[in-house]
Amino acid sequence: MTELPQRIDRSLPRDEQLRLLAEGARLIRRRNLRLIERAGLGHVGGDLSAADIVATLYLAVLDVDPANPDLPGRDRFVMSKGHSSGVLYTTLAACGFFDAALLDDYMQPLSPLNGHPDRKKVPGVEANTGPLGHGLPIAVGMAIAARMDGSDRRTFCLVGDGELQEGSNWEALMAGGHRGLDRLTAIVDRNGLQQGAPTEETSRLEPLADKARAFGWAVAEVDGHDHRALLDLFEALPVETGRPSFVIAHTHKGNAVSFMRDRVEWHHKVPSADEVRAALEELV
Ligand SMILES: Cc1ncc(C[n+]2csc(CCOP(=O)(O)OP(=O)(O)O)c2C)c(N)n1
Ligand SMILES: [Mg+2]
Repeated sequence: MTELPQRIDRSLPRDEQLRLLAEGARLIRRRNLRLIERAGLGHVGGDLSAADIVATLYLAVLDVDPANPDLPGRDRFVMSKGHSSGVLYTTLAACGFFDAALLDDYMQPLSPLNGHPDRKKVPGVEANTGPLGHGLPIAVGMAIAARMDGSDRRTFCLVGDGELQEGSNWEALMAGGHRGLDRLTAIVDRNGLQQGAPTEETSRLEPLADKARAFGWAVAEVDGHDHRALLDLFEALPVETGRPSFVIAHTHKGNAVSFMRDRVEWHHKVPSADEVRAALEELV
């Protein structure tokens, strides 16, 4: 059984927190690869692209209690790019939302750990996603609900860049901007690749920051693999009072494994046993 990290004690000195975060993200990547190898299925490229963002949020930022996953005042995280369930489950297990032994059943028949996350089956999963374009509209609804409740809970939503081709995202951006939901943060996993091709060759997103601003969102750009930059940014939210935050996280699909990084075929190619061994040798 591969080791998993724990949530980080935020009273530790910052450099120690960052050391634990780097180590935690590394362990999550390793366990994530094992998960995919065992299942013989998965989306390794998108998992590795998002791993630093998801690890930073769950290990150090989100106000959640894994022992009480339904507390009304908890922060919400919506994994809109639901095909990256592997990194979500690995991270939720690391936090203690469920027994890590369950990871061995990833995508097996009757396992609660479906390829696409199901909030009724997995503690800690906040929304059913997978069909692209659903998470951000749900997150906008969650942020509106928080405001109606008079709660200061925050809502985060991780969206794929290819996923932004779904028109529902632009309705959600319009609604979020209109309502000035400044407890809501959309994070775009801007790895430049979707399934089979670069985003800019398929349906151009740029100038993405200008588009988000035009919809009333305050924009920040960050290196999506730099834990210090991610932590600084998440702690300083909202980017602007009175507007929802739109974080463009510059990432690399397949990050941290040299032969997968920025290679479009690793969107959902499953590594062989030899490839997993080679990848794990790099993740030391
Ligand atoms: C509505 C819908 N259409 C197609 C798919 C199949 N699909 C799964 S992932 C993916 C590409 C997503 O690319 P991106 O959002 O950039 O994700 P990432 O690069 O982070 O993996 C596609 C087309 C889907 N899940 N949902
Ligand atoms: Mg992408």
